[in-house]
Amino acid sequence: MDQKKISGAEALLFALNAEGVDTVFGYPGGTIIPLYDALYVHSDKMRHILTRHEQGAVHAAQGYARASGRMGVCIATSGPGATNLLTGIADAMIDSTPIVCVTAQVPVNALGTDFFQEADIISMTSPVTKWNYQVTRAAEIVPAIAHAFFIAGTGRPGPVVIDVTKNALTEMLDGFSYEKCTELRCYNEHPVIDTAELERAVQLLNAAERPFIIFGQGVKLSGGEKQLRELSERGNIPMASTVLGLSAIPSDHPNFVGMVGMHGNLAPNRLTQAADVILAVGMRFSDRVTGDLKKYAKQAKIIHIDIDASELGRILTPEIAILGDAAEALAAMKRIVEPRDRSEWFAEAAAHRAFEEEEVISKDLHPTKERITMGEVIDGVAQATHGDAIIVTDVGQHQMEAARYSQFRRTRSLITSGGLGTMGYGLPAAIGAKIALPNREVVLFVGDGGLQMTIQELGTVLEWRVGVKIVLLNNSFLGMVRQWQQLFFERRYSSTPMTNPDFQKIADAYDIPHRRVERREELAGAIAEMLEAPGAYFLEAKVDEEDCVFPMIPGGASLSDIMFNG
Ligand SMILES: Cc1ncc(C[n+]2csc(CCOP(=O)(O)OP(=O)(O)O)c2C)c(N)n1
Ligand SMILES: [Mg+2]
Repeated sequence: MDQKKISGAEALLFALNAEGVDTVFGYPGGTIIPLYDALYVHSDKMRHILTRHEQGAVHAAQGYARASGRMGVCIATSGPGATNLLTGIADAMIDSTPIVCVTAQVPVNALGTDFFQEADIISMTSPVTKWNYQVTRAAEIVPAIAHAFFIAGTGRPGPVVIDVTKNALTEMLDGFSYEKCTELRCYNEHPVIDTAELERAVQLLNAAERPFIIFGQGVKLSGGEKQLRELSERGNIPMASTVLGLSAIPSDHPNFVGMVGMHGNLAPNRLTQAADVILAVGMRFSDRVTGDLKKYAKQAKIIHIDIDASELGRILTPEIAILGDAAEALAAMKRIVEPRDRSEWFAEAAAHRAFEEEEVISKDLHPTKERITMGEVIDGVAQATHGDAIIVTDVGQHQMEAARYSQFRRTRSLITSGGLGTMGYGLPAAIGAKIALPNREVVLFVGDGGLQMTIQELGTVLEWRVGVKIVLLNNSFLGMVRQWQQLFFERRYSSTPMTNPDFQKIADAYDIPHRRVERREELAGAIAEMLEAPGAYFLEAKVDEEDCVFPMIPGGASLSDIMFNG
């Protein structure tokens, strides 16, 4: 133990250091000043990235975590600072993103008095955190941080909130020592896999004529990408991804047939409805994936692997449920899976692919009309980056198009708000990703609506010279809502057209090189210019205002009812 007297705030900082944290995102305020003072005094130990809004800080922490696999950390003051984190915390919960959020709280003896900037953040975040805890004494800070990192980062990852009263930050401690938390009663972060069930699962796969693998983000979170690939290759089994699973397998892998779900590819949705055995791994059967559950994969026996016991049997009852780490389960399965000739089954997938190519993809990527499509821009970036960039998106049409048309060669290369669908996520998440991995190209696709929800984070780009490439797909509409109005509300465009500012002037004000393209001939050159720029770049593409994302399975419809046009 280091015997020098230190404050609770210093202990908090040293504890973060002891967990390997060197960067935190945040925003100061009255209650949290002692922690900011410690950050000032110990600026050699911790880099603090000042965002322009606490929502920016939490999404940046999420982007940081998603890109790197390390813990994302953000800090905020009490009251409005803490409540501004709420959206990002809920987002991290539903998308299993490991973040630790430290909020300051009013002094312990003022709790419950409606003190200035008091908000009961523990109650507010209880349903959207994996764990939360209020610290009221300096001595509790270090063990609370140790617990926070263990809980947020293990098992199914998620957000943790540590709320620290101001007196705990200023109280003095006799010294500092740190012990990592490695186990907790009542929390089984690493369930032992039932090998008999696993063998039964492989027998089902081996006997299957038309087996199909659907994987989610759990494969990335467990580091099981290689195991998944080898299982699919050895067993000769086609595989598809959820939105959050994308990039775990290279897009051009011959066994990879695309993305499932509402705006997914045709082949995986059709294969879901034709498979005799489905292996679902590290995914949670979201409604965006299943459509009408009563008609979902009725013919198939389903094997579900997940590390979160509460996911098994929650949405549907699988034939075989396996609780455990995806990488471990896949590693064991691949050893006993038997190769079988499934060329007919793969041929079915190829036929669906060809149909989609003809009906949708060719129109998106090689349009004959005048206006640029979102697909063209996304495809242009994929070609120019050779699928090597980290793609970050906001939420809306551009998000689904980015998921459909980006090419991925490396894992953890798509960062997007899947479960909560949080507009405003993109820009700050891209900032966090670029700060975590400065040597990777990070390209953000964002809509004109979502950009304006966290546009102030251009200030963070400016201050830290964050080299993110921002691609604004500007359709002057809240496009995805407009699409639903067009298709299901007889084109009554209620509050979806938008009068936008001159985004070029905004980029200019933030000293970010910028360009607007409206004509197809300019697009490739503009993308090249963006990628050659040494730092940040703002590329605005004016795209067709009334394009829709297809294919589409309307909300609540069966996976068999796919729309190809409006
Ligand atoms: C915070 C938040 N508010 C509202 C929505 C509902 N919503 C989903 S997509 C969308 C439109 C997004 O418009 P834009 O950012 O321009 O992207 P586009 O769909 O045009 O590509 C809206 C309003 C949301 N997802 N998140
Ligand atoms: Mg838009």
